[in-house]
Amino acid sequence: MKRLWIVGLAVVLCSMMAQAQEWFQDFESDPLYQLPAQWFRSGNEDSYVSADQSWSGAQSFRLHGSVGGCWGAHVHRLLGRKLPYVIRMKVRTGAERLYSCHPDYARVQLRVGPSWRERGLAVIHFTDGKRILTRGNHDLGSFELERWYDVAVLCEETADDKMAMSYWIDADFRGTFEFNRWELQDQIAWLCLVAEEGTAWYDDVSIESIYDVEGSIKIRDTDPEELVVTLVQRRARRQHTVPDKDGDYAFETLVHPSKRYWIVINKKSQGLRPPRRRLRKPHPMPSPGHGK
Ligand SMILES: [Ca+2]
Repeated sequence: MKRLWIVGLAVVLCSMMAQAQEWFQDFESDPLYQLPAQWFRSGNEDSYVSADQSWSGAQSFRLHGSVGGCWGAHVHRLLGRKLPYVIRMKVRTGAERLYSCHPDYARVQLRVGPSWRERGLAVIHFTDGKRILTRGNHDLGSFELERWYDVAVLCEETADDKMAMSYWIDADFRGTFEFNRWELQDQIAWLCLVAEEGTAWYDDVSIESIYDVEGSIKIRDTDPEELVVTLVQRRARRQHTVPDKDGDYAFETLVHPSKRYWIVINKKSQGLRPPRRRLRKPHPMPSPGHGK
């Protein structure tokens, strides 16, 4: 039986409508120099919509943690759903020299409440050593300061009641890591973006739902010309763009029955801009399926 993981916009599955993209925010319609709609601040309140950097359009969400001061900027938005989901964003760090008690430029967390004081889980962080680390500090490779990165993290509960996170950087699969169940896992409700120290910009932030389906999919209520559907083999680097015929996307010929996949459905105008520069070969490369 084919088991496919669907992520995307509005998808028809077995004649049922499912809203697959929980929310997407590009900060283009939010007023400059203010906290964007739906977000809460905690910690250092130096966080606002900015036009000094952007991935999409002209604006992004700029956060600044006190340099050398142990006072990071945290912002929080409701996830809107329970596991599983994909957290996707573009993130860019500043180039300050960090020397505080938590020298990370950018950090993404999941929390039970909208404050840095609430308990939570790390998802990914960009350290002062220019390494990208997962929850549990698995090393995903190096990064460059003052450069946008496309980050996608699939968060899911696994069959034995653990949590797994799978990471893509600039659409390059970097590995799946499994963790023991967290005692408050069922209470996770908030996405938290952080600049622990120095500046971080975030853009095109989204929470995408995942569905198990069989067979082909049909997409409606959107202009198919505006969509790109990509089939991703889970725990592997292989990706295929799925051919489109008037909104019908047939992927049967692309999948292997013993493999697991998910599908990414994006608007051409949302987050599909190719990275300006590819990361150099990651070092060290984590082993896909670690701990599984
Ligand atoms: Ca933007």
